[in-house]
Amino acid sequence: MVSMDNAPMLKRCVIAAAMLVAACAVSPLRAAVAPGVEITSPAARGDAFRPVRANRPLFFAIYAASPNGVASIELLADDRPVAAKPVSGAAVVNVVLSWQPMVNGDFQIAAQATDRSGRRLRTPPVVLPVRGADGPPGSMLQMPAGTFLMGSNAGFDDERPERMVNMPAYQIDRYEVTVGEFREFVKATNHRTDAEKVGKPFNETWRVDNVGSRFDHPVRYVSWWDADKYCRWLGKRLPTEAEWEYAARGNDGRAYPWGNDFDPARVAPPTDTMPVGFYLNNRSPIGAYDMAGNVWEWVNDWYRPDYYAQNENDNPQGPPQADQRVMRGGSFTNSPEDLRVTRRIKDDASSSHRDVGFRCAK
Ligand SMILES: [Ca+2]
Repeated sequence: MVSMDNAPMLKRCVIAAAMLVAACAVSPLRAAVAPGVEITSPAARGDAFRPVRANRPLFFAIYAASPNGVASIELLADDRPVAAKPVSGAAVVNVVLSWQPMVNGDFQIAAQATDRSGRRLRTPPVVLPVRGADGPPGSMLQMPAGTFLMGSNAGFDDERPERMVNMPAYQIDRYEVTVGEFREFVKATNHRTDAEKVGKPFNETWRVDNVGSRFDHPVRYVSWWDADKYCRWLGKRLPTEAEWEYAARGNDGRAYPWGNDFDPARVAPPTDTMPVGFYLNNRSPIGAYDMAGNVWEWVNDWYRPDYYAQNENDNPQGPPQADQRVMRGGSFTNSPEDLRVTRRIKDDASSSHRDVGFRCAK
């Protein structure tokens, strides 16, 4: 179809030399537009997108151009349209489409534009890995009352002696708290983290609109106080050491959330955090993700190296007072030894680090 806009130009083309007809078929301005479609987000790396979480809306910025004018744009996942929008008919358009994948999988993503002549232009497919569909961030797992082996006689002195501990039922977060979740807290409360108060560098993005590719990563550079306030804001609290360890290892005394042997393929590489729940096999018996690695996790207890020797075996709450708070689970920077579910480290409650975050319980 020839648009009305092009009619006078085409009339002039009729009397032009035959060799110029093709160039006159559209206006000189439109002829300069090279037809094509690109997806410019989520941030592409090579020919594949970075992994994303299920159950969260994803936003794709799509660029399309056609000398005939673009009429509509679709987003396709495994060749099925998952989002679409009619557009203005301009020769060049930029459109944002959102899609919320609900299941795990490696989706073939493509964008398709239809121009005003009905011609379709499509990007080559790119792979979008979607992970962690067990539940949305912030969802909780129900731990049944039970008895479990706490501590390790094979570990450091402060992990000894291992002993049987009785626990009541409680709930614990399935994932570490994410940057996106912490952003909601900051927006609602204008909370200033301890790192911000002292001007300490923090490179997370919970204060800006475009949290972009780190939205689903664990929040970090948060102090014990920041973590405690976040959990309370949601009517939750930090888990005790015992609650954390029971959720991480279940009742068979295992050394890692998945079993007794370390497996580097189940934890984040030693360079950076990964989206929470990305490693589907870094999952504890109850279904908690990243209890080994990604980020260390603040727990509620004060730290004392000799606390286990006091044999508090019924829902232990930690010492009544000490100087520092406990962190558990290891991080992307750590050795297999630090990723054991019985490993205990500690720091001042106001300290913050690039590899320390948290999850909540209630
Ligand atoms: Ca962790």
